[in-house]
Amino acid sequence: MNLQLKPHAMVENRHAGSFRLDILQGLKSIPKRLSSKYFYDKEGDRIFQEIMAMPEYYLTQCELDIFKNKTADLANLIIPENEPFDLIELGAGDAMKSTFLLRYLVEKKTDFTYMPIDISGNILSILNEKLTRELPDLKTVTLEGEYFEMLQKAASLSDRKKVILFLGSNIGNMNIEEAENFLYDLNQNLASGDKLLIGFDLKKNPHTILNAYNDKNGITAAFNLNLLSRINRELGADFDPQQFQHYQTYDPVSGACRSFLVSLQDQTIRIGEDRISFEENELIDMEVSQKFSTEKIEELREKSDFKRVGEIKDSKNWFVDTVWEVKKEIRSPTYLSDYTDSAILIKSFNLLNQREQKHKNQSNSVTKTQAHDSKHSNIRFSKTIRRYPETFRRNMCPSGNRGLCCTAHCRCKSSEMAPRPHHLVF
Ligand code: AVJ
Repeated sequence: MNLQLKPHAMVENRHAGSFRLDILQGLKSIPKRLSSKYFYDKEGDRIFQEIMAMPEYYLTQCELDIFKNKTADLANLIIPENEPFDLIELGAGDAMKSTFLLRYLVEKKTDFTYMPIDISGNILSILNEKLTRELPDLKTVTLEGEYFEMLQKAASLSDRKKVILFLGSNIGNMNIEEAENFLYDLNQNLASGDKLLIGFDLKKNPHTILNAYNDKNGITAAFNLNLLSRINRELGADFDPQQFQHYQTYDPVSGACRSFLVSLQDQTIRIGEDRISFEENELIDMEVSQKFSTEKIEELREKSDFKRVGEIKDSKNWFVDTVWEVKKEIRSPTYLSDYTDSAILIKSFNLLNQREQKHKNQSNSVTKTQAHDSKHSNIRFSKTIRRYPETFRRNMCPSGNRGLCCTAHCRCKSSEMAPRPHHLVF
């Protein structure tokens, strides 16, 4: 299905409910924590712009260096054949860096749609306005919401090749395990040939890193404290930000740069009907900004099943933009490969499917293993379909999408990737 969208369409998705729940759950856990993804309300967006302009915050300048001065190299890594595609940016913000790539591709007359995803509707409106003004020929669809929900929406809008941008070392805001799971899930949500351009802040002199997050003017402190004010504004709470102090750490061994808020006294905070008590010096864990070694990046890539395409560093070697590719290719089972008769083929596939179901029911494995199983049967199935396209095209896909329904290559129902019997309509 190809939705007809205006050149500058906006898809909104606000969920005030989960904000309240997340905040309360975080403040009721031990130790207390708040998710840094909630830093970005209108005021948070403004403070983050200030952070990016600080001389200490080198990350933006480094990645800008790459996007400004190595644009052609970047384009060459992500879309060497210049074929039509969708460029999806996770956490696009004001797209300051990606605009250089967008302009390059527009000037090259590449056929593509830019789909920025961000949790802040405020920054997306600003971005949309900026792009309409600066790049009127660019096709844009802004998507407001969480990464995966919006990624699925983006996938449902077209069946073109996807290139995902995940810049600014945004991945650093997840702890290592979350990052591994996130990248693995991302891989599973993409089709073979899709690519990921991901930015990592590299380990470097620990003073340089700590200074970037512990600025003397207290802008980073204000960025953290603004979340307390946001909770006051949106959830009717009575935090006094003056009674909390920002504390930043960097551990050069693990590469974790962490921020905390320290309660300056015993105090009880009201959040609507709820009460949260703090002891003097009790902490709220606010944010991690992970720094990476080359080895760690490689490990992440391997664990999440991506293939390496290339990488570009800034002139100081402080930051790296890496390009990875999804490759979902395995041998088709030999007992299917010799059949040309579609009836036998279908029977064989049903048999295969039953065996896999049986296998799944027997094992008491967890979700990840099941995802793995269904991924492999998807690939085998899609190979079979590619071999006999005419047999399967009309019959297999209720939505008529790409003729490869419910396979790793199908975007018609990304939540139902596993081949299921009810799709076999003959
Ligand atoms: C936008 C997540 C990349 O972790 O460096 C900046 C956010 N926090 N200063 C980062 C941030 C404090 C930033 N990212």
